[in-house]
Amino acid sequence: MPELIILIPILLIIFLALVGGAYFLRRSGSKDTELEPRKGDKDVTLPSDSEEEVSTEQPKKAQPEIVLEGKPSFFERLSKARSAFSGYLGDLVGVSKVNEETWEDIEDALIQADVGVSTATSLLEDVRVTAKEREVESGAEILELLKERMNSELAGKDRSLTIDEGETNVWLFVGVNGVGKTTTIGKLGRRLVSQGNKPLMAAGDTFRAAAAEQLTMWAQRCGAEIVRGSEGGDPSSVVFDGVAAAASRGCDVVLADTAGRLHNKANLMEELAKVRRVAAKDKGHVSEVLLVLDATTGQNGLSQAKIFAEAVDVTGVVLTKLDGSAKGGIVFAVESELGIPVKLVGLGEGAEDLIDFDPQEFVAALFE
Ligand SMILES: Nc1nc2c(ncn2[C@@H]2O[C@H](COP(=O)(O)OP(=O)(O)O)[C@@H](O)[C@H]2O)c(=O)[nH]1
Ligand SMILES: [Mg+2]
Repeated sequence: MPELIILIPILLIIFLALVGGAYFLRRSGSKDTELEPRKGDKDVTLPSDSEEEVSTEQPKKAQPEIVLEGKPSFFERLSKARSAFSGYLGDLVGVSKVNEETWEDIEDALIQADVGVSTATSLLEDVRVTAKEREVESGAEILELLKERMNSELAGKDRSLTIDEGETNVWLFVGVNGVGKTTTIGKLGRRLVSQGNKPLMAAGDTFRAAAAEQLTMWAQRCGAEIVRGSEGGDPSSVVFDGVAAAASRGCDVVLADTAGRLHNKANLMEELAKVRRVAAKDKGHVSEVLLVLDATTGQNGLSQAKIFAEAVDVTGVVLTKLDGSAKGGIVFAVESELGIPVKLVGLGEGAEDLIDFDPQEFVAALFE
């Protein structure tokens, strides 16, 4: 009996130990199941970590896009011009055999896109000869020949802007009112400063006080020097003073603005010819005369251009507002009818929205 008295508490302890153990095991078991969702949580957080990695990559990817936004490309900005070309001519791809009617449609499309009648005719004459030589007749092939011919039309021209070393270079900007002369000078001033040049802006548009104000703002924005005269003053003397100031301040490029409007056209052309002569006096060295043309004015712009080209020896064209409703064909008309290279293109109103004209990129973008 005393053995039983000892055995009962021992059995009780064993029983309690078993129950306690089972309870403990359950708890730790439930801990495991609690952990699982945590693991699951971790699994969820892991991909979200990697999502974060992706999202940190996205800004990295976006960075070059920001740079692109800074320097616009034809691909981004030529909306209307692109629809003019790829819209009118895109259907050509589906044509299996180009006939006389199709050739006329192509010509119409080019004229509608502002290429101009004589340029469109001469381009297509060449394309027809090549098509015959190469025994090509499908629309897709003809379109390729046309692009090839458009490229060759624009190829091989010197589109650089001259800065002669050791000289007080003068770049004269001419063109009718509102085409973008002052804006182009502002954009170029910024570019020149960032290249390490020292530009001076001369507010030669004395016709309106606002023009000098506008130029002064650009000069302040980009850190260029500025010389301005009084409203209604003599534009030639403003440019002359600009050259003298540039020479004494060690500026290498004078960006000379001019008026786009005087009392009548004959006076304006005389005035511009005089500005050009005066700009070349003393230290002045006229290395560019840039005709600024608004691309949205199409063929009207071309007739303006002819008048300016007769009055002052234009060395290059700045084609502005190609981002707007311009159809783009004006580039071919300017180059083939005037023989003046398009050197710069305006693709917007911002300070960065001026690019060097790259003909191959332009043609590619038109048909993209
Ligand atoms: N969209 C667009 N607008 C432009 C461009 N260049 C100039 N402009 C705008 O055209 C207007 C006239 O420009 P302005 O420089 O004053 O012409 P100016 O009279 O020849 O000096 C302004 O509102 C400019 O912001 C361009 O490339 N694209
Ligand atoms: Mg102006």
